[in-house]
Amino acid sequence: MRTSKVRAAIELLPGQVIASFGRTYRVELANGLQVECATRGKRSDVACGDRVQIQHSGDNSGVIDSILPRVSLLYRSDAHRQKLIAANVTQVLIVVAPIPSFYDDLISRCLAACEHANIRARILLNKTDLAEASLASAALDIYRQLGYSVLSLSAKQSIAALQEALQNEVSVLVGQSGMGKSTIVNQLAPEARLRVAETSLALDSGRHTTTGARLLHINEATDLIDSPGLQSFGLHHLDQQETAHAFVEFRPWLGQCRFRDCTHRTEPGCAIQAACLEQKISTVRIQSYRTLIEELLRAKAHRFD
Ligand SMILES: Nc1nc2c(ncn2[C@@H]2O[C@H](COP(=O)(O)OP(=O)(O)OP(=O)(O)O)[C@@H](O)[C@H]2O)c(=O)[nH]1
Ligand SMILES: [Mg+2]
Ligand SMILES: [Zn+2]
Repeated sequence: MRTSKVRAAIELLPGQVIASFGRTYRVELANGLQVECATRGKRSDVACGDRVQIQHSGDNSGVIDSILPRVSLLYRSDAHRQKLIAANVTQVLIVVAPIPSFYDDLISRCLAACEHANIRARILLNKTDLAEASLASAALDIYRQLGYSVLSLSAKQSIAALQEALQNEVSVLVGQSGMGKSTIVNQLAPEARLRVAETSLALDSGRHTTTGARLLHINEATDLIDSPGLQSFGLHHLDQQETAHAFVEFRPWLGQCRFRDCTHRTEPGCAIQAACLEQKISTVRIQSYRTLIEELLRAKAHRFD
């Protein structure tokens, strides 16, 4: 008797990645079932929020077969690889707090990544119950002047200020460790019961309590993603021109420098440096821009070593 060589067509099920831990993902199917999935081979380009097709093995496990087209992708990158943060988000909330103190450089890098990915970015100042909050809020004026909206709240007291901003959006919370991202998500979706740092982080720089990204459904039209604390934010996927363009206040001056390939650092006849001297561009921002360009140039020099 001849054995049939025709394999039954593999049935693929659509779902959404609602958690990513290293190379393991939790996928939620249309019927609400949650399946722990691996990827094929060494594939690691799946992000929390991705719409995927999975091959379900019957028990609670499966394999991600393909990723459906994305509306957006937020990621960072070093010289060698991309590090995905979240997919299909409509806005990014950069969470900062008075304590631990925040780094302007990290804010500018997050903002630049959002500009490049075409995702709206907002800044969220948490822990306004702390005495240092007014100083922290004043330090955020640079970003208000650039047109970014800054929301303020104390997750320990009330998250009411955030509810309207989140409604009908898929948002991801990003930022340094210890800023209170998971605390905010727990207030909005108590059933999430995310692990938060147990003791207050007085002068600590954070403890990296969250290790993977998690997506929570706040209501039918509103999703929120918690992500692990960031220590660095490489932007090697942006070239020199794209980096300058990602700094929104540079745009009016781009194309007006003496040299077409001006890196806006030490070249004569540079419109960006002139704007900086006239205090139309803040030093904090130009410093971040320059560090990024230097990182790019260093990586390029290494490639030609
Ligand atoms: N005073 C005060 N403390 C807060 C507030 N929100 C969060 N915290 C505290 O800040 C610490 C860090 O909170 P987490 O929610 O774990 O911070 P995270 O940003 O998720 O940190 P990672 O997961 O490491 O990135 C905890 O001790 C929280 O209790 C707030 O509004 N006010
Ligand atoms: Mg956390
Ligand atoms: Zn220039």
